[in-house]
This record gives sequence, C-alpha cells and structure tokens, in this order.
Amino acid sequence: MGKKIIVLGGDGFCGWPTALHLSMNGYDVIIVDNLSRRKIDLDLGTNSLTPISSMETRLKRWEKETGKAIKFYNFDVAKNYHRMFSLLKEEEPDAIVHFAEQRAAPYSMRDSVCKRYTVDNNLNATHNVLCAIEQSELDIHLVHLGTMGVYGYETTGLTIPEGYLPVQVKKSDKSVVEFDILYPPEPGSIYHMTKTQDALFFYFYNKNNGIRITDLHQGIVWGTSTEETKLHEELINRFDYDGDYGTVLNRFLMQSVIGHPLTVYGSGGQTRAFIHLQDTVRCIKIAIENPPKPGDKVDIFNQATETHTILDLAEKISDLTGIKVRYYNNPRAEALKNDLIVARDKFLALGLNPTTLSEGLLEEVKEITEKYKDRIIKDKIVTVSTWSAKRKVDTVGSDKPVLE
Ligand code: NAD
Ligand code: USQ
Repeated sequence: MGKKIIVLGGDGFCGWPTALHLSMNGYDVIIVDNLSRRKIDLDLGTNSLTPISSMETRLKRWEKETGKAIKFYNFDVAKNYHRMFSLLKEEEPDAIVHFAEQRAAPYSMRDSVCKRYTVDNNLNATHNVLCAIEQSELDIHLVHLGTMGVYGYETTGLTIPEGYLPVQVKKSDKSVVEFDILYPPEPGSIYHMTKTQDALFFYFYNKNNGIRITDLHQGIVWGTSTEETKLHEELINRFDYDGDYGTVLNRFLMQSVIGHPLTVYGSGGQTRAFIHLQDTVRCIKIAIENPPKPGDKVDIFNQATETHTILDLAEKISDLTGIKVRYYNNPRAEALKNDLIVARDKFLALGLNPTTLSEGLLEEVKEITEKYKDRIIKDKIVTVSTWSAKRKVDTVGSDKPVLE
C-alpha cells in the first residue's frame, strides 16, 4: 500500500474525484465528510444535476470496479475536534487534503445565518485540522484548497505572483529593505474572506510549529467527469447548476442545453481564472508528491490553467449553440471589468500538462446535461442571493449590458 492520505470533504465536487484519483494511483485513501453539502441542497430545494449515489454505494462500486478500498468517516471537522485528533492518531496519515469548507460565494452572502455558518464552519474546520496535526506530533503534510479570489479582482497591471509579493520599503535612513509578504488579501465575499483568514492560520502554524503546508489558490473549476468517475454511473460526480452553487462556465453549458438564456451578470467584463476538474485532481497529486521540506515556509501555488472574461465565455457558447446571451443586474459587488494576469509557473515546472477549454470538453459537459436535463429545477437557475439589500434580484434580464 502506498502513502496514506485523508481527504476532508471527500464527498464534494472536487473531493470525490480527487479521492478516486489518489486511490487509483496507489494511495491508501480515507474520506471524512459530514455530508453537509447534500443537506444544503435539501435546504435550498435544489439538487445536483447528476444523480449522485450515497457514499456507501459509491465506495462499494469503487471496490468492485478497481479492487481498491476507501474508508469513510462521517463527522463534522469544524465541531468534532476530538474525533479529528483521534483519527490522526489511529491512522497516522502522510498527508491531509482539506476541501471541507462551505465554498459558494453567493450562499455565503445570502443572509446572516449563511454568513455566520460559513465563518464558523470554514475557520473552525481549518483551525481544528491544524491544531490536531500539531497535537498529534506527527509529521503530516497539509494540502489545502484555497482560491484565486484571495487576491481580489482589482486591475493592478501586475502579474499575480504565487502567494508572495516581493516588497521594498524605505527606512528612515533612506536605505531600502526588501522582503516577501503574503499578497495583500482582497476578499470579495464572506466565503472568500474565510480563505484569506485560512492563509493567516497557515502562516502561524507553519512559523510556530513547523507544519508543512501547501495552499493551492484554485480558479473556477469546470467540467464534471474525470477518468475515474467515468468508470461507472454509480461513481458519477456532482454537478451544481443552481444560482448559489453553480459556477459560471458549467451554468452556461447547462443553460445552453435547456435553451435558457446565458445569465451574464452586469457587463460580463469580469475576468476570472479557470481549471478543468481533471487538472484539479492531477494538481493535487502533484502537490502531495512535492511537499515542502521541513523548515520551508507555506508553499503557495496558483492552480489555474487559463483566464477568460465572462462575456467571452458566454459568446463562445452562444456561437456554438445559438442560445442568446442575456444581461442581468449583477447581484454581486464587483468591478464592471478587470484584467487578470496570473503566474502559474510552479505546476508547469512540476509537469502539469494543462487541459484548456476545448470544444471536446465543452461537448462532454453538454452530453451530461442532455442526459439528466429532466432533473433540473428551472426556478433555481437565477440567483436570489445578493451582496446587499440595494442590489435587486433580477429574474428577467436585458439584451443590453447592465453598466452599473
Ligand atoms: P463542495 O461543497 O462540493 O465540497 C465540500 C465538501 O466538504 C462537501 O462534501 C461537504 O459536505 C464537506 N464539508 C464541508 N464542511 C465540512 C465540515 N465541517 N466537516 C466535514 N465535511 C465538511 O465544494 P468543492 O467545489 O468540492 O470545493 C472544495 C474546496 O475547493 C473548497 O474549499 C473550495 O473553496 C475550493 N475551490 C473550489 C472551486 C470550485 O470551482 N468548485 C474553485 C476553487 C476552490
Ligand atoms: N457569473 C455570471 N453569471 C452567472 C454566474 C456567475 O456572470 O450565472 C459571474 C460572477 O458575477 C463572477 C464570475 O462569473 O464574476 C464567477 O462566478 P462563479 O460563481 O463562477 O465563481 P465564484 O463565485 O468566484 O466562486 C467559484 C467557487 C469558489 C472558488 C472560486 C474561485 O464557487 O469555491 O473559490 O470559484 S475564484 O473565482 O478564482 O475565486
């Protein structure tokens, strides 16, 4: 058996295919998840476009298809500290991959309940993991899924570095001191704010306790299938399409199949970073295989393979499908347009061969949507979560960009 890895949040959109990819590649995988994401779907009255099996069915099917066993523990990492700690002592993992957070920006801005849940859940989950690693006295490498959104989306003209910004400060004697600082945090939602605070936890536990940590600032993940999830329908991955959890490119692809106008917010001038799910799972394996050395500072990677404006994506899909672009009042407080230049040399240097947006892959997502389109709850497509009460919910849209 290869190295032992605990995947926190291993029932989720990124966690499930990651657990399978690691298991397929000889790692001994243990999943921890409290199934909170499935419960949020029930609370919101929505669902995954794809029919996801129970964890029990998923794991039995995986063992049947591959002969490989994955263990599963159902508990809340943010609340059950002692379970987390005792699991580390029992299993003595080599690494932990931490996905177990509430990850939707719109959900985190919905109301005071969702804001407070996101803060409690995300900060306590991350802190409990760090505290348990330290108390266990084991040398466990922590790989965390962060977000490109920690850097913010202001146009600066800078290439966003991988985590650290070199700065020069003039002292009173006019000499110049140079050092690297964590890139200044610029969160755009309560969810993104929790990720900027995670970074400070990592900084502290690395400095104070020498914990080896890799923080992956990931862009928007698109696609739904990986080589492993395609092995059997019972291994199918979740696909979020609703106004809170659905991310932009997967939403546009889903909308183009069912004939819904493509829901561009504002002018569509926002530039964002993207990565296909297949590359997400490859990057995580690469990160596990290349841990920081003892004594190294937190290792930060930008996990994104390309950038696009939202309007460019919508127009590309519109050209392929004939479904029209429609502009909605932006429910979010964000710039009308921004540039985004992202350094992403580290994964390339470690051998990532990026999968960029190609018609073939767009086709694959469309095929999945076509197959399961009867499951879509249409009135959950438009978002009702706004960044403040003065941003009115727009369910109708316009054929002209909304320039405010
Ligand atoms: P997801 O919601 O599908 O998966 C998260 C999983 O964690 C869920 O199965 C949930 O039940 C579980 N979970 C949440 N809180 C928990 C807790 N306290 N204890 C135990 N389990 C808990 O989200 P995802 O899309 O797979 O994202 C995973 C991570 O990757 C997140 O941290 C997110 O910030 C990051 N990320 C995602 C994207 C994306 O586009 N999906 C992009 C960049 C970064
Ligand atoms: N957008 C639209 N129309 C839609 C949905 C979104 O125009 O129907 C726009 C938004 O206004 C925003 C952009 O598309 O400008 C991206 O929105 P998104 O919902 O696809 O992504 P975001 O809220 O940024 O969050 C997602 C994941 C989150 C992750 C983040 C990476 O949910 O977990 O951290 O992507 S990043 O965007 O790089 O910060």
